[in-house]
Amino acid sequence: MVLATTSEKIRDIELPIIDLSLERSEVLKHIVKASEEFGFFKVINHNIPEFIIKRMEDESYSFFSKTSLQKQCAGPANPYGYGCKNIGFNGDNGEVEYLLLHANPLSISQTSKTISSDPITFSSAVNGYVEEVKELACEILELMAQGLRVPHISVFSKLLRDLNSDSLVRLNHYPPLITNNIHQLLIHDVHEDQNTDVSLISNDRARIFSKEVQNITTRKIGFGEHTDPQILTILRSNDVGGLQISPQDGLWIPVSPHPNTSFSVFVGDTLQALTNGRFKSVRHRAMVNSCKTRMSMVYFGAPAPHARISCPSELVTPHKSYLYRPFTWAEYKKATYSRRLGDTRLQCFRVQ
Ligand code: GA4
Repeated sequence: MVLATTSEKIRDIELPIIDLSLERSEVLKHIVKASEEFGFFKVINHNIPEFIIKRMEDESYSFFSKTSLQKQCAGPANPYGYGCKNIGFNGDNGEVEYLLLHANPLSISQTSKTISSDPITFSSAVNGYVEEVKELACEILELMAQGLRVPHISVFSKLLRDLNSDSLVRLNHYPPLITNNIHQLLIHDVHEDQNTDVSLISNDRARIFSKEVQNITTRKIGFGEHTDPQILTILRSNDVGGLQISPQDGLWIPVSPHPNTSFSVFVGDTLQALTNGRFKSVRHRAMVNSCKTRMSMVYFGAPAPHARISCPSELVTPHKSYLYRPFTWAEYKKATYSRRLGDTRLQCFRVQ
């Protein structure tokens, strides 16, 4: 079991929420500030139809509610499909089960055959969802380029629009650590029914046990800390908390799951390189909730394998020369996948 260390600080800091329906100049300003400060923000009024989100959520819940044996038939997640606890290929694990899919429609319909008994319905839900979140990601990337005063506003978004884009979709399911019933029983026995003889456990021991369970459950990691290697990540979760971001070492900020109409946006490593380090890829992780199931649907917007990653010359100044050498996404992905989840990788591409 992976637990968070007890020495770290968890602080409730208000994270930026950007209303995309505001005046464009306002939106540009907020997006640039949030990407520089946190590498993270939420967006509201994004225009993604609720039924598209709901259809995708229903398909996800229906998949994860299958028996373990049925789910295994859609695995392993190598390269795409169902995975449980194992993350990547280098020994990382967490309290999570997931479906990893390529965002390409052909690949989705291929993988859907092992995922669902109704692959056409499943793949049209995923394709519909991908189309919308990809469009949202492109719109945000265009706002970013404009906010950074790069003349070609499609300089980042065109990488995602490329037909060979290597974007992914990940559906994460974090089952609760203890069922609601056990939790209620423990809390009830210890706090409210002090006089009840709790079978063989004395009240004192039950209290210690309950405290310990609470302690462990609040520190239990579902998906360990990491930055996303891609350009931009768009995440939607249900109303259960657990996501945390770390804008600086040792400090963790919980991301509230509300308002539930929002999407969370993460700057990835590749966007950090594309902005010459102005935007920061944000470290984040997901904790397991003690009694509720958390579900998230994540789109990772990535370039095509042979796309060349190099920042626009407008972001290079006499005071800030090129921070990273040019590289291809295939090169960066290879370096990423050969490392551990929590490793920092971008510095290997820094100009000395
Ligand atoms: C993190 C972001 C995405 O979930 C992911 C992950 C990938 C995987 O699960 O296979 C990686 C991880 C992620 C970065 C380091 C490597 C690769 C697991 C891991 C240990 C799908 C991705 O693209 O990179």
